Amino acid sequence: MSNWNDPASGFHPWSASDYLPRPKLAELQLQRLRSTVTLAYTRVEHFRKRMTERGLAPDDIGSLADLARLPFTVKADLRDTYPFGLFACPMEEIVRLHASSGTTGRPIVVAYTQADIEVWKEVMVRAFASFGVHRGDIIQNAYGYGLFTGGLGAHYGGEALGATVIPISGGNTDRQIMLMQDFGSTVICCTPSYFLHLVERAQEEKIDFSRMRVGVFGAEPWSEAMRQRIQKDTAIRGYDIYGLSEVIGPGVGAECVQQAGLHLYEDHFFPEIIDPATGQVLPEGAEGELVLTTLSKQAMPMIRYRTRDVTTLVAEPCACGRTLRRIKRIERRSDDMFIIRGVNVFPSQVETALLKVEGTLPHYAIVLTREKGLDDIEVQVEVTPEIFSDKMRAMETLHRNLGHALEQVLGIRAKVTLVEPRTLARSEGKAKRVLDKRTI
Ligand code: DLL
Repeated sequence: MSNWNDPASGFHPWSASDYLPRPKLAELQLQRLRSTVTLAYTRVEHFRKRMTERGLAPDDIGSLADLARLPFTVKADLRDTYPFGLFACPMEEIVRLHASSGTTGRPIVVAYTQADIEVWKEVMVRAFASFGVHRGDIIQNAYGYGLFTGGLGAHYGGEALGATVIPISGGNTDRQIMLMQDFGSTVICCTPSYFLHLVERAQEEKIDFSRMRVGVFGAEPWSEAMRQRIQKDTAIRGYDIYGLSEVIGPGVGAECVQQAGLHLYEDHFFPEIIDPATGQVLPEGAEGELVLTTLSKQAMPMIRYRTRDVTTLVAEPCACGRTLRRIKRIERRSDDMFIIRGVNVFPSQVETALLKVEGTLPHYAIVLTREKGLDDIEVQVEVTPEIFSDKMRAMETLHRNLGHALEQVLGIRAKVTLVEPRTLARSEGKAKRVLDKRTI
């Protein structure tokens, strides 16, 4: 176990819950699950109705295994009850609202009591501590502040840890770089795609940010290949942090210094892995859709929320000594898959293939087209300036290698277009990688 007296060792007093013996954790989970189900049943019509339809009452939950008898909650349930239909508390007890815009229509709204904010702060402190962040660190928080949970979630956690937080929010890259230098930021929090953009700009200006030790990257999928690139190009260690608004925001799970999966804060969020097609719970070690039940949320308890995020639950003990189970990094969602000529393709596979090839930059776009009813996939990828300048032959080899790498990973051919450095759109928040130009 970490040395509890050394702040750099990944321990904060609140991290004690990361090391609970499993039987004690299970006891706590059951007690919290029963309170959550009772709260949802007595205060939220939607949950009461769903349970009644199945002939279930809170007393039927006598063990953790009984959770599987409860109905799922899906994003549409939040939209259908917009704005406040799933709240379990009167507005007088709710101190914060966040919302996620989604891609279509109404946003979904989530609520927090003061006690919920305290839990959120606690899990974020535990996450920062597990990345080795501590008092004295200067955290540049470039997650967006506002209705998005990233900014304020990381903010409160960083402050409660005792670190110094710069609430710069997302965007304004030149100012980010200036403050990074002038304030000597040691930690950066932002989406991995925005970090790549920052690095690129800093390199252009020949700015050295070697004081930066830790990157806290999440809110969108990123691959292990992307981490390796980041760690090779900069002095920082990049850690994965996971979360979603419906459950709390960032801080549902986070890596430790082992960088071998994200520990889930299981004392507050109960995980299940299901088969997305049938809804059946899968055994530990199987890949499937992550389903989360909140165990301590008051304002908006969430029962068996289908995240659509695809991962695997890992029960083997971690070398860091935490007893919390891990999930493998989330490289895809069950709904971001597209089908090209009958083959299932995930954007993360494209990223993995591209980053295997020397001479590319981690900026790419996937263009889906349909001509005369035939689907096609084009991958645009930036090449390094060295390759672009004079070496046409190198370009051809690169073009061929990329084609092969993609075909190997995807199982179909994709058209590859090499584009000039700095020509593909950069994102300040979550990356938009897929441009769907198909028309029906
Ligand atoms: O993205 C919360 C967050 C903020 C997490 C900052 C981490 C850091 P939403 O906007 O509700 O909340 O989006 C949640 O983003 O269901 C995943 O599909 C995706 N996602 C979040 N973290 C990761 C990650 C925030 N580390 C949705 N890896 C989730 C892969 C992630 N996908």
